[in-house]
Amino acid sequence: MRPTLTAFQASPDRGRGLARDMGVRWAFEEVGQPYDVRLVTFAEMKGPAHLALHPFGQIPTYESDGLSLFESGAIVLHIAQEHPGLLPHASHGRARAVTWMFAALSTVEPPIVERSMAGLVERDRPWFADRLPLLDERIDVRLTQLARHLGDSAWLDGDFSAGDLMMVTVLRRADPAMLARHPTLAAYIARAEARPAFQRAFAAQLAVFTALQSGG
Ligand code: GTB
Repeated sequence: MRPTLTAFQASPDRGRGLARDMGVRWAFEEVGQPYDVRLVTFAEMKGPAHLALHPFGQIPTYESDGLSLFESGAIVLHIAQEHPGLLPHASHGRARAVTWMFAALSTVEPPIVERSMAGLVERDRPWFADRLPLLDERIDVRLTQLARHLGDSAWLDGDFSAGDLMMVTVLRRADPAMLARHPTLAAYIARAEARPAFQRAFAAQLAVFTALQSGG
């Protein structure tokens, strides 16, 4: 049975692959698992059918074989546990890869999302100009630390893993100008984006936006 993923019918990212279905699509592609996508409108996301799958009325969700999941990190972890390719076999390596998934979502992502939310909802507030450099600084601290860890390595811990997939998914939401100041990380992201699985996932979500634009 093919799993079903939900994604925005009209993603506010306009096909840039920044919404959270992107990481799940990428994980499916990495492990070679075909999947179906059910596109949902904002109104549908807040309706009872979707709320039964996702208590917070968001995308993405995952359904397969009677199991329904929400939270992109949990979904990627489930895919990685069900299929070879995204987690090392050895238990220590596997635990470290999962650690990087958590690091991406709970240590690196929060300042990135806070900065982008501030740009959306606080731009007209009197404190915004003072707060912005503080938010940027918090991101930069994490980027500096991550770049130092990565050093000359291709991936965070040995071979490419779900940890890298999650980390790159998170980093792609950061301001490109800020990332450019960290060439190690810019190269890391480019290396991940060059993976055929990433390219297929990106093309699939872009096709949704393109079809919407052409009235399809
Ligand atoms: N922690 C959850 C997860 O990882 O799955 C967060 C899920 C989430 O934030 N989903 C968002 C959503 O459904 C879409 S991806 N929002 C609707 C709502 O809450 O009502 C977040 C997102 C949105 C837009 C952009 N963008 O335009 O660049 C990027 C990311």
